[in-house]
Amino acid sequence: MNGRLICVSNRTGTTKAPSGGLAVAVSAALRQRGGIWFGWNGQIAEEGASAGEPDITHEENVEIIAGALTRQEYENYYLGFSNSVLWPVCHHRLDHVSFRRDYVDEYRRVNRRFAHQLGPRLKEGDLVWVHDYHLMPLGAELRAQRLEGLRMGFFLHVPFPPPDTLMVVPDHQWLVRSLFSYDLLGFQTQGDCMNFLHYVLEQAGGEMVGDSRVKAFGRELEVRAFPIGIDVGAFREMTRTAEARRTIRRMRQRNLGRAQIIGVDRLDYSKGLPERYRAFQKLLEQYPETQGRVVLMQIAQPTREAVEAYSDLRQELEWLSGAINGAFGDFEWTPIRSIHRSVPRSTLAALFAASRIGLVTPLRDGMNLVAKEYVAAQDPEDPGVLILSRFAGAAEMMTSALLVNPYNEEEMANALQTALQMSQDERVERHRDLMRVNEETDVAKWRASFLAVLEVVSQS
Ligand code: ADQ
Repeated sequence: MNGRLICVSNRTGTTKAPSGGLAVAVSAALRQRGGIWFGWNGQIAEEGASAGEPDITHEENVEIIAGALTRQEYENYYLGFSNSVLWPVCHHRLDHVSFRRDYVDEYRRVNRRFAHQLGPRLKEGDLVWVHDYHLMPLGAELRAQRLEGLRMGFFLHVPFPPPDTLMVVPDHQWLVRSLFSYDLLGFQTQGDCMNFLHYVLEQAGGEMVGDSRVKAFGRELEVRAFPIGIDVGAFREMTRTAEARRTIRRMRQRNLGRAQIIGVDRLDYSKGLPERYRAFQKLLEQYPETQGRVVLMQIAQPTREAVEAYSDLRQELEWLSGAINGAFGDFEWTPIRSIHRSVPRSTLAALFAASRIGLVTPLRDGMNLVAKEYVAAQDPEDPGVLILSRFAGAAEMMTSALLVNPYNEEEMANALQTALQMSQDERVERHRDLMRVNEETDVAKWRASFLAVLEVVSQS
């Protein structure tokens, strides 16, 4: 049977009780095949110290190899090139790009260091699966070590931007060339595949050599969409425990019959949070009968607070919700309730189940798993309504959601009103379609299909 699986991602975790997102996605695959999970442990070495050798822990058949970053690596590779250049470019937020030569130099150096630490541990027949924008050149750095018999795939969790947006990055050609060291490139959507292929054909003199194969820089590779999903069964189960039922009942009682609208996001400028608050304000203005009858519950966990744009956003949101609550609220009703921290997954599942509307309105998003979690948590006989941004990758398949333009606050307010008034029959029908998408993109199928292609893809 197949070789070991080597997963490389910016952050490692544990395979035992992974908490959401990428960790859930890779840990089951690792447990199935056995292998290595390599990445950053989230620690920063003391000022002036080197990163040192990574620690190795064993969890059954999986070796977790995780080391620290130096302060300089953290600032220039992680906060710098990854999160102040690639992240905003991939999410069309060119106003947040800040480029410095040190950033890209460090990005290269860290990828090379990781490759030097990982390379000697690899064996012929291993499948190497690299995740996300922090690690685009890792494959090229591994190939430079002339390791034999490796198949390497890369999956991008964030959107791949159109060519003229990518070209804002001074090193765009180097980045794309380094992707050509992989045998398989996976994107979230067909739209991302098209953006990548446009770049390769228009800017790098590439040519198609099959429906999903492209040649450039003297190498061929396979390019496909693998839309990621959630562990649907596990998420649904979380809403059915006795504890969850009690929580759901308590939440409903506390809302006194008001319709709860739920938003759950990392506190990130790609998620369209100020626009969402203003759309909610428009709902209250344009449809005054909703005043006192709806509550927007926003859970927004702060991330990357060392990047200025993120701390500014938090202040803006606190100011906005204060202003809206001050203008519309009364002694018995607080229109917006926001919680700026992480919430246990079981509580999230109950929150989704207790909410009439899931409001998922990123300005741009690779996929967006919250949309899928909200759908999975609904009661199929009396489900809530998903309002989803057209610019989330999820919208490519979840066409039975109420799709909205997240820049258009009036359209979002109208969608909220439509959702509040939607008949049970229509809700049931839309939910059935959305659950079908959830099942088709279940995370187990996602990782199995990526690995199945990686295993057979021809190597140029
Ligand atoms: P993210 O940008 O993090 O992921 P998303 O897909 O929504 O976005 O995943 C977030 C996960 O974290 C969800 O499982 C959500 O429930 C959880 N979460 C969010 N806020 C939370 C909170 N306050 N407390 C607890 N849990 C919280 C990136 C890309 C996405 C892509 C995923 C997976 O940006 O587009 O869908 O990777 O590929």
